[in-house]
Amino acid sequence: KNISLIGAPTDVGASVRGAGMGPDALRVAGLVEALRSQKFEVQDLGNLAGPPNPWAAPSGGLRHLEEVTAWNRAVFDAVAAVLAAGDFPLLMGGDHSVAIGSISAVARHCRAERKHLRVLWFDAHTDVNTEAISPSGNLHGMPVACLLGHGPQALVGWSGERAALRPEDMDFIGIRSVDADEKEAIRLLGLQVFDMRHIDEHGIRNTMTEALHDIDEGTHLHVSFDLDCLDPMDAPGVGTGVRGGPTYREMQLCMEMIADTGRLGSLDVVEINPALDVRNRTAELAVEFVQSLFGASTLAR
Ligand code: DIR
Ligand code: MN
Ligand code: MN
Ligand code: MN
Repeated sequence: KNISLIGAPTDVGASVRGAGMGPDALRVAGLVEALRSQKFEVQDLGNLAGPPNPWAAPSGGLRHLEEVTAWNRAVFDAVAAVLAAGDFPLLMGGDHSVAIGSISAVARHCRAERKHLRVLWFDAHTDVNTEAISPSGNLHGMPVACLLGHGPQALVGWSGERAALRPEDMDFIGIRSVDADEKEAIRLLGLQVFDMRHIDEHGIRNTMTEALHDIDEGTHLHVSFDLDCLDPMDAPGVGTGVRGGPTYREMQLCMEMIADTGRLGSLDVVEINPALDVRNRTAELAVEFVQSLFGASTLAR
């Protein structure tokens, strides 16, 4: 399969400026060359266009709804086109709100192809806020709600169904920051959240075995990778770092176990903030994780 890179250089959904530079940070870190060295055909489709960040206050519980919608239209169309061509879409964010367009396009594709979509959400946060409960109004804290059919009208239903995903189609890994009303939402929706306590008690290996247990030949696995999932000691280049995340080694094992399933079908790499990074370390780390997701390992050739 050929890999198509799509850049979504925006921070309109975030609380901190800078994630719009994520796609170029990944390019500078050598993402294209790294994947080519693994013998993949890679094309960089360049950056999508969209509105600038107005840096406005929330209105109706939402910040920059119009701009986030415009960016996601572009993301949806680009990801849909790559899938229609039979290629692998690798979306380079951008803040995590771009996962709305990306996963909506993937969900529509999976329905047409009769594949079972499973999403692994790597994040310090659950991103399941809505305009009614979000303490910030920032849409990067709401993509999961939108994909489950509960966000603002403008961002819901893009896959062709009200909900692109059912709660049982998702697992969350690395969670350690959940807003007060998000806790209730997680409980009501019945979301499978492997928080840091679960990882502390069961270890990464058992956690991933649980998260991957129902994957088979009919599964399309989508990974939505917010780099703030990692411990900020390893990945300082993020806007909303939270201490106490998985280490570099633990995350490598996650990536390798996903690669072993052979079912990875699409990927978002989001929330890298070069303005806060140290010598592009976080983008370089992301490149290593992507290599592992695509099957790189220490001993196998
Ligand atoms: C917070 C932050 N839960 C919010 N979310 C972040 O504003 O909704 N998600 N940073 O990645
Ligand atoms: Mn996120
Ligand atoms: Mn996050
Ligand atoms: Mn599950």
